Amino acid sequence: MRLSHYFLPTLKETPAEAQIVSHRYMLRAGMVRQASAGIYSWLPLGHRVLKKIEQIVREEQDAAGCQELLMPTIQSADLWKQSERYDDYGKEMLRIRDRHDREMLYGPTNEEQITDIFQHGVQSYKQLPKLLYHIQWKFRDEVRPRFGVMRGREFLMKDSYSFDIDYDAAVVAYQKMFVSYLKTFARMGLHAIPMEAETGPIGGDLSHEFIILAENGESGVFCHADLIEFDVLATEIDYESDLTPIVEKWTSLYARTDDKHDPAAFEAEVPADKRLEKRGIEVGQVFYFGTKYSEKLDAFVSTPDDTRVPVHMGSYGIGVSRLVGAIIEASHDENGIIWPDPVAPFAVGLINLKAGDAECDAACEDLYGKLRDAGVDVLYDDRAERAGAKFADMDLIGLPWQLVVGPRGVKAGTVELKRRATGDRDELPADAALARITA
Ligand code: 5CA
Repeated sequence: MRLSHYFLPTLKETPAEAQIVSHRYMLRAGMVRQASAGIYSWLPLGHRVLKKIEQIVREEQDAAGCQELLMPTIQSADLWKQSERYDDYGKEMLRIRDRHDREMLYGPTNEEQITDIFQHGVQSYKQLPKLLYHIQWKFRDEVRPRFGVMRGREFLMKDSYSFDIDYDAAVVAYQKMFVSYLKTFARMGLHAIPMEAETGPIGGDLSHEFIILAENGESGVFCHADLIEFDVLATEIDYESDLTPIVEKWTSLYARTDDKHDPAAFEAEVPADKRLEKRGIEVGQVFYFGTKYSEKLDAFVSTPDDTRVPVHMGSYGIGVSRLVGAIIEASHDENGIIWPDPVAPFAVGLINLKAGDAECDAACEDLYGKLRDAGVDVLYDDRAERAGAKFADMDLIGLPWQLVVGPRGVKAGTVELKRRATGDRDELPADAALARITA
């Protein structure tokens, strides 16, 4: 992509309404634009990151045996009356009437709808287990939408739902999602820690929140410091095997948010030098809630001895749009964003220091073509701007590699390659730079 053609409305000034760094950088880097309170348009750069995150989530859900479908954003109120959540959800739910005066709503979550889909398709224990998910926009009329996409009113969520014959089978599904969450977040360069959680309006009696530590997090968190050292990517995961040892390893040490924190237990269980008291961002939550919805919405299956029992369910959410902000909170410096490679909107920013100079243009065109031929996403800054402005924009948007081409280097047959995360720079021949980027 040529920057001269790209829609990238960067801002030099910090927008006054942005209180935290991720919100500031998302606005300054031209990733999003607020449409109304807590509702955002995703501009091309932000949209690329959102799609990258969504794709990692999708791949890990698929790997864990979850099947993707897509439910609508607008739901009928009928099912919500049946589950008795229509009134419980209160003002957070956006209620709509259609032209026939039917009560509709913009879905804040999908337990009712998926249970209805399930019960029309599955009658027998032989068809279990089932794990289904979708990635869809939600609406919650939050009292205090804030921090940009971190607490929006409209936001993109991945939500999965499990259906099992009994508690033991439901725990297997819960464990699959638990482990796949650890892996999903790790692939984005995040270290998410599962913490015991309250179940809130979703209900149920077993739940974990996945929290990443960040100064601007909304939750206070208390945990054992050793949890920071655990590395899930080091383990090969077979989702058909017994995942209990992995789940036990991650849940054996104290880790709770302020809702569940018990100071006496914290002191008793965690040695003083291992007590971490920090702030964190909830990027996902998993729930087991048994037969709460299946009983009310008639999701029963026949058993081998021909009785009918309600299925045991769980639901599992990931804040896909929140993750864009959360990753920035976890990875930035005073100059801008530092994207982890797997979610970067482009892998390389190619900077032409003297656009219009025949030799620099030719060298850049050559590199641009070679990078694209190698399948590397590259943003080519071919604008006739000052070098300083180009460097500042490139640092702000945080692409992992910067490839700088200037008249001096072109004469010497070299380019400069900078790694955004470390600031390390090297002067090297163009081919060697390409080899390093594609390694
Ligand atoms: N039905 C369940 C699981 S599928 C559910 O709704 N869970 S939740 O309420 O915990 O939401 C799942 C994830 O969505 C949260 O962990 C959080 O990362 C994200 N999320 C929730 N509310 C918002 C919001 N207002 N803005 C952005 N992301 C949000």
